[in-house]
This record gives sequence, structure tokens and C-alpha cells, in this order.
Amino acid sequence: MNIINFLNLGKHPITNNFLKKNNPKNEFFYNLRLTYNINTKLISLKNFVPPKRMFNNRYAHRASASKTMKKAYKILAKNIKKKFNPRSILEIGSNDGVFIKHFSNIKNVGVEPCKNLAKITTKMKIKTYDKFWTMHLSKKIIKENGKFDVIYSANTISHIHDLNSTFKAIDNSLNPGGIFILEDPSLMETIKKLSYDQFYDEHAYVFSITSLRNITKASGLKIFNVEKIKTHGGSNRVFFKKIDNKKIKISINVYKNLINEKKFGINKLKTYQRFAKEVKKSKYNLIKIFKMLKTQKKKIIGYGATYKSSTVLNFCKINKDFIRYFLDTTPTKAGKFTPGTHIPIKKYNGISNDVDYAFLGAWNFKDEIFKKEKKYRKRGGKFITHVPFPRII
Ligand code: JHZ
Repeated sequence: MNIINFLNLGKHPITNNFLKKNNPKNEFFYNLRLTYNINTKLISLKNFVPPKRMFNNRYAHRASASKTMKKAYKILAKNIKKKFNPRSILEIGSNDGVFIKHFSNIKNVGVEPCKNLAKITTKMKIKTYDKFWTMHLSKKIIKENGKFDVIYSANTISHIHDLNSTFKAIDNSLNPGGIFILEDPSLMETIKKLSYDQFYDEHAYVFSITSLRNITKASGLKIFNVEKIKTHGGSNRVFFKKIDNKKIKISINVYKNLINEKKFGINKLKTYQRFAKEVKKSKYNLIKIFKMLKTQKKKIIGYGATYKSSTVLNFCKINKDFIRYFLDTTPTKAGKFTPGTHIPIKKYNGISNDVDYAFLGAWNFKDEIFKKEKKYRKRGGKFITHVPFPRII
């Protein structure tokens, strides 16, 4: 057997299933288990959830809900124009258009299977295909638009189950000198930060550069650069070219990253077994903090009803007995309840004066949030986080 299970995180709901009622009938749960592939070094969920259960007309996440991300996409768009000067760009997983809108002066096409999101970008006059990314769709897009100079995809390829055909379809859609840019959470950062909440239904994979190199060998694509970026708790921005494109040289960064990952133990089962042990310890210590504060009758809320936090809440069984409600800036989440744990979500309107502690669901935006919540912190308000270890800040 070349697939080894190393962590069982228990039963979990669909993270996008923000509930209308706090006592839903027939809420769907699946087993969240993590596996390591000895051959490819790929880390993945053991059980994939059918895509249509996750990505549908009620998709809640809006990429532009954070200032940090809006700014990051604007800067990236500027850099892509400067460096590659594309005449055409395709984005796989275009969400609410936060990135692709910066390319309105060239041929810009979006792919977004969540129809409610695709409607937003269509209204913005961006040609959007409200379908899942497949070889079939790629052929249709090429027929109607031609091939592309740049294909970009942030936090989406790790959500697609059939990686072989995904990468082949990308290769198929690129012009000969074209490039593909992928951004996804970094496995090394996930392990270092003990951010086990990077694993949930949508995140079928958490990639290392090593596993990406291994799984793309047969696709016609080759990694030529890697940038480490801060977004989403530490991600890799990976640049691919076509294998036979000799004009683009392979950056030394690629080799440096592969060596660093090897030194870190990305290629060793032991690394994941140790991670699993530490995750269980993290769970124990986080519950301890919540129980202690509950005994002290402190008022605790949640800050940022993220998809990630669903893993923490459901794994640690932190429900409305501990967290009174979540605050979130996303309008479509307000008035709903967190999946599995049924904690009410309120529209963000500042933290009220009677709150003592706020659990950082959006820990990846800690800097942005701390800047915004200076007043709360000044009056003694505290945050609780589980990253990189459970603590009060
Ligand atoms: P954020 C989603 O995950 C799902 P989530 C998906 N699978 C993925 O990979 C990432 O996005 C990219 C709120 N917030 O981006 C807004 C505040 O309330 O970490 C968002 O609801 N106040 C596609 O959900 C949430 O937090 C704030 O000041 O884990 C952040 O969600 C800020 C900064 C955010 O992704």
C-alpha cells in the first residue's frame, strides 16, 4: 500500500453549509481523515466530498471580504502585467472577481462553478463559465476564446479531485509561451504552524513543492519558479511553463525549495505522524483554555466564521456552550449558523463592550484584525488562537 492514513479528525460537516436554522434536519457529515502517499509525497483527504455538495449556488466565501486580499491581488495583477505582459488571461476559481477584474483591458475569462459568484463577474462584464474545470470545459473555452498567455488559480487547484486531468487541461489551454500560476496553502507552513484547520472538505490536498513536482510530471507542465507568500497563513505561488519551452529558465528558487522541504522532512512519514500527535495535544490545550474561561464566566465570541475554523470547532467540539456568536464581515454569512456546531453568526459591527475574549477564526488575517481592533485590545479585550499553539493574546 502506498497510501498511509496518519490523522483522523473525526466527523465533519460541509464547511460552506452555513445553516439557516440552528437545529437542521439531515445535516451531512463525512469522515475527515488525512493520508500520505509514499510515492508522490502528496497529502490528501482520505474521503472526498462530492463537489456539488460544496460548490453550489449558495457559496458564501467572498475573496474580497478582506482588505489584505484585495490589496494582494491588486499588487499581483500589476506584477503579472509588468513581468509577462499577457494579451489574454484565464482564472480558474474567479470567485467575486477580486483578481480578474484588474485585466479588463485584455481578454479575461473566468471559470467559477458557484453560479451565484459567476453571476457577479458576469455582471462586471467578465466572460465567466459557471462550470467545473475539466478537459471538456477547457476545449469549449479554447474553441470560443482561443488559448491563453496566462492561467491563474488561487486556492482552487487544491479543491479539485482529479489532478491529472486538471493539469493536462491547463497545459492544453496555454499558448506555447504561456505560463500557469498556482497559489495554495503551503504544507510546510501548515505543519510548522500546526494549522490543521487547513484540512477540510474543500481542501482535498495541501501541496508541497515536492508533491506538485511529482504529480505534474505527466502533464506537460514544469515548475520554473516558486515564491513564498504570506496569504492564508503561508502559501506557495508556483509558476509553471510548458516542458518544451526552453526560453524560460528554471529559477534557483525551485531547487532551494525542494532542498528545504527535504531537510524539513516532507518526504518522511515520521513528519506526519509527529504532526498528528501535536494536533491532538493542540486540541487538548485549546479545550482547556475554553473550559477555564467558561468557569470564570467570561463572554467569548468568535471572530471570522472561516471555513478553516469549522475543522477546529468540530474537532474540538467547541459549540455555542463556549462561543456565544461569531462576527463576520461577509453579508451572506450573517444571520446563519456555523456548520456542525450551530453557533449564530452576526454581521460585523464592531466588538461590543461586554465581550472578554474573541476566538480568531480568521487567524490568517491577525495583523489586519489587530489593527482594526485596537480599541478592544486597549480596554483589555483578548483574542484566543490555536496557531501555532493554543494561547490567549
Ligand atoms: P478566509 C475560504 O476559506 C474557502 P476561509 C476556500 N476553500 C479557501 O481556500 C479560502 O477561502 C481562500 C472574515 N473576516 O479568507 C471574512 C472578518 O469577519 O480566511 C471571511 O468570512 N473580519 C475557498 O473561510 C473570513 O473572515 C476581518 O477583519 O478559511 C476569512 O476567511 C477579516 C480580515 C475577515 O478563508
